[in-house]
Amino acid sequence: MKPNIVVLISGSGSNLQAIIDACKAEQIDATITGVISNKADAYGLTRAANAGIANRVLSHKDYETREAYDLALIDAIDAYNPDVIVLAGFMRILTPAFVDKFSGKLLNIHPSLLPKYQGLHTHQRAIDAGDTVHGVSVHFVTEELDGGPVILQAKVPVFPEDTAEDLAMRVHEQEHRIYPLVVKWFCQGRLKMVENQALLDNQALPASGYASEE
Ligand code: NHR
Ligand code: GAR
Repeated sequence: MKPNIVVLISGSGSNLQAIIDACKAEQIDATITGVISNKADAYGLTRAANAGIANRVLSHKDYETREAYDLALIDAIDAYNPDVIVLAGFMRILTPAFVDKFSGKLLNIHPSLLPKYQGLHTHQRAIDAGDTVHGVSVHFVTEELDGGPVILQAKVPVFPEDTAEDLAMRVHEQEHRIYPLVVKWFCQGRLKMVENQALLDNQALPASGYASEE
């Protein structure tokens, strides 16, 4: 049986689209069984529907606490019988109980060269710091926000005239290349998290991920 992928989104879903396309092209040998958004107006829901993928909204606003929301989210995800859960622009911080339940099966893409710029507004922060290089990281999700082991990064230049939007667009192009690749590795059974380390083909990946020159 092919592995099942569940994708969590909050917005446009362009990374979801990249993964849908890679599954269709059989670059990823897996089935996306469901897409869940915490926001009703996320365009990614339309992308899922257009691809014939089951999808639903689970709004955090309908729950009193983060814990209650995450319990409902666990049930919603389990209904899609996942082997891997892909956070693709999902904007809610997940509780330890949630992370523990799916430990080793949770991937996130974060728009910075981690460990730099954890949290939000990463592109503006890179510009404000005068960085000439910025980028994106795919990592395993742990309790530590944006602190789980990095699997793969891609770099982009920052030009003097760049706005945060310019930079975000440049980073997006790289996101759509590296996220499907990492999901493919995971679905091939090549990628694991063991003791807070990312392993590819049983080899520990360096702190900045595969094929980094640093
Ligand atoms: N949860 C855990 N436990 N660990 C991680 O590494 C996580 C996570 C949940 C989401 C994505 C992350 C990112 O890539 C992610 C990684 C949202 C926020 C945030 O502050 C921060 C980081 C990320 C996602 N969210 C606000 C909150 O109160 C809401 C912000 C909003 O709705 O716009 O949850 O950047
Ligand atoms: C992506 O740039 C992703 O790196 C970022 O949100 C965007 C989602 O785009 N993720 C975060 O900021 C997580 N906090 P998409 O909806 O088009 O895939």
